[in-house]
Amino acid sequence: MSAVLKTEASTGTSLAALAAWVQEVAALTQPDAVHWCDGSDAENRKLLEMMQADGSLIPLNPGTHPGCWLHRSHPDDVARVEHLTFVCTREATAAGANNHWMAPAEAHAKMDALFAGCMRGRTLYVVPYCMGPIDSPLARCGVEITDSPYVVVNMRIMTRMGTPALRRIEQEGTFVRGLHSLGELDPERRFIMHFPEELTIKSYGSGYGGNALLGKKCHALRLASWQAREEGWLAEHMLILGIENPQGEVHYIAAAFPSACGKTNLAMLVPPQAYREAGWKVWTVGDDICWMRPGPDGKLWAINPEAGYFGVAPGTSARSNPNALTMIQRDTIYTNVALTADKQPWWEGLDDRVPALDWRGRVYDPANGPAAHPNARFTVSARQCPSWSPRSEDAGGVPISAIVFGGRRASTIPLVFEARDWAHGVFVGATMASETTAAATGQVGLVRRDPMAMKPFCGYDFAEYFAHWLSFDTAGAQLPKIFHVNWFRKDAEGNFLWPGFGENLRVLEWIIDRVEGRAEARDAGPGLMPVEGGIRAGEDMSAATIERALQVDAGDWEREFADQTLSWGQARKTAVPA
Ligand code: OXD
Ligand code: MN
Repeated sequence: MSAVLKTEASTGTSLAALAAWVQEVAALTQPDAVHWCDGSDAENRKLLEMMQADGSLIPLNPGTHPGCWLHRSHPDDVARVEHLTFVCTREATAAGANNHWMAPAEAHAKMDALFAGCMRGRTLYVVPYCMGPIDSPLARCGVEITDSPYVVVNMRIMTRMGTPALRRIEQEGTFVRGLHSLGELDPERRFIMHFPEELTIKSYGSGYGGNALLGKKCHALRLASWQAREEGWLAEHMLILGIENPQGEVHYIAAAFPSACGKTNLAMLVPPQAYREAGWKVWTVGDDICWMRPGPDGKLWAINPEAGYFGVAPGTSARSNPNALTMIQRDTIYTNVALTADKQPWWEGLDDRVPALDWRGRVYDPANGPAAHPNARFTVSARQCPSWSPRSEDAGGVPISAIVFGGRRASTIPLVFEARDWAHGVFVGATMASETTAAATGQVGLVRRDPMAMKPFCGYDFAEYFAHWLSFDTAGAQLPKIFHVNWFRKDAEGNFLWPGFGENLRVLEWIIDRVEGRAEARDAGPGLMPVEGGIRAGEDMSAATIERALQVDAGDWEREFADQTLSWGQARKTAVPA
């Protein structure tokens, strides 16, 4: 590596604090070479060539997927590890019952022992990055030190990485410090530690996106949520999409769903044919993270801090997300997908071809389980999305008209309801629940409370977090209306009651009509609900389907309400440190 990329131990920056930190880390980790990343095409090409040569990237069919690569993870390193993720604050109560906690001194000692000498024989990459448009006052910067070239090429897609970010960091003088090593990829020697009071992250033993691309979950959610509370803004696990009606008005909606519950699909929604013909359009600003801040007009203004998508491949198809399929046809890094005989990426739900190799590179045999890992991913630049919104680059962000919470719930929760006011909306977000998915290790399909889809990502005590949300309701605030949706409800036979995907625009239209004061609502158990005919039916969507998906059963709802109270009581009793 040192032969192909320039190496500079301490001369890569004019910022003394950064140079000193890099030197200190190099002294601890003992790399063979240090490389300051500039983010250029030439640098990226060299890294890709190097990984092709050592087999960590496999080129895909250049005829069908130009510029695309496959990376296969270690089979024990395929998802986020919530049980190994810690928030290390001076006081345990600051991390809250919702986080695993360790005292900072103990955590540093544990991690530094792991990092000692861990980069021998490897190159240490210094990766300066900016979360958000480079000229945005809402954006924040960080530097990740890593020994994984896979992390470098992914960070280049997911963030504004390289020289412009370094220049901003040098001007500002502050940055989040993220230290990452693959270590031995041993689950017994794997920890993801956050030190919000020091704006520091230490991650060891995993190359998986959410554990290793430190700009994403570690910085843009766990540390940023902490910074946001201190500075009066919100860092949320939300997509951002713009909906343009035939009159050319665009409403921006931020929506929180737990991991692998369809945020990417919703963010890139293709309107049903009748809507398209009438002139409706959808603009994608972000699919995973949203930073929002009150503007001088009292509205919440939002940016997507990311520059790319790290999306779940299985289930992505021409029906569920045609925009994503187009987007990932070129210049995409695939992780843990299967391969067809002619080296095209393949996953369950894509189409009915039979793959040749599974995600581990074995000859495909259904007896070994799914061909693609259920949490297989694609990493791709946001700009490749056909519905990419140029407003993603607006330094001031976009104004948010509505906030939507949602989970994966087979029963009880109706298609949509509106919170009665901001405080009720915060309650609705705080009590939301969803079935667990393959995005994190652990059992799949268990209903768990996942407040605002932030259970794995809130960097401080949830009680404080809810209080922070409530604090936005001040005189003069023009807050978005808050809604809850459930696309995943099933009937007694296990069939989905709602077709989802593009049809979700019918629900978003009702939401916009509520924001504009154009739609009536009736007060029902969960909140305000559409009156009959309130959600537009059509040739392919019967009024009966809509009504079924909207039904609320009083008994179910009472049980849900009781469970919300119980879940919180138990969480606090068992998890608050003595
Ligand atoms: C993600 C996740 O990767 O939430 O976005 O796990
Ligand atoms: Mn996510």
